[in-house]
Amino acid sequence: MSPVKLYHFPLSAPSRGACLAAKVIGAPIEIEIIDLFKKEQFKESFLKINPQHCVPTLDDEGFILWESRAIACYLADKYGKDDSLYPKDLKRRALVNQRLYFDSSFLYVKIRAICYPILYQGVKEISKALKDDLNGTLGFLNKFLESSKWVAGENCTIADTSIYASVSAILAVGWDITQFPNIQRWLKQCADLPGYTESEEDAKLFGEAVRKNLS
Ligand SMILES: N[C@@H](CCC(=O)N[C@@H](CS)C(=O)NCC(=O)O)C(=O)O
Repeated sequence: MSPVKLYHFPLSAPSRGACLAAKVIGAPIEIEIIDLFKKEQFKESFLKINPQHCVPTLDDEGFILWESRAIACYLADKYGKDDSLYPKDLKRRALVNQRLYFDSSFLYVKIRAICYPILYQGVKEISKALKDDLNGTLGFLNKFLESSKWVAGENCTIADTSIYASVSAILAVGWDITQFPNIQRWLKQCADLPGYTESEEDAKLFGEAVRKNLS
């Protein structure tokens, strides 16, 4: 089985999400680093592949795909040993999709709204409005986890790997989640996922980069 290429930047949460999904699925991937701090996403060779110049981007023998959650869905459908990570059953799949959209359009958006201005725009503190907004969204995640073991049911799915990548980014910045016991429980489960340690180390590098700019 020839590996699929994943253009990746370890400090990017979406990129870590795609990478972690690939590891959990057991997909054969070959990583090529695109260093966003060195602006490598604007290299002509990468722009030819992805004119939107973002990571993660997948190249499966010329089939190009970006958007971390779309990549996770593709890899799960193509390489999953069964459908547990991305169910074929209509309703179970719909629930996984709902959680993936929750991550892409609520959770990660709020994390990015906090971290991006600190990393790239000289912002030195996190406003109360942004803190409250993210805590409100983490509250929803905590609620989802009240009635199920994993974010979309009783087994791990690609919604967990995606949401874990987002949550681990803000945790590495030092976010307090003591008010979210279900998230704390779920994080302990995530620690057993293949690829967790590498993902966690990369999240820490992201956290350090953000915290350095805060102080
Ligand atoms: N929704 C996208 C977000 C991807 C994204 O924002 N990637 C950022 C890094 S976190 C990036 O590549 N930025 C560089 C650029 O856009 O030039 C996904 O989930 O893949």
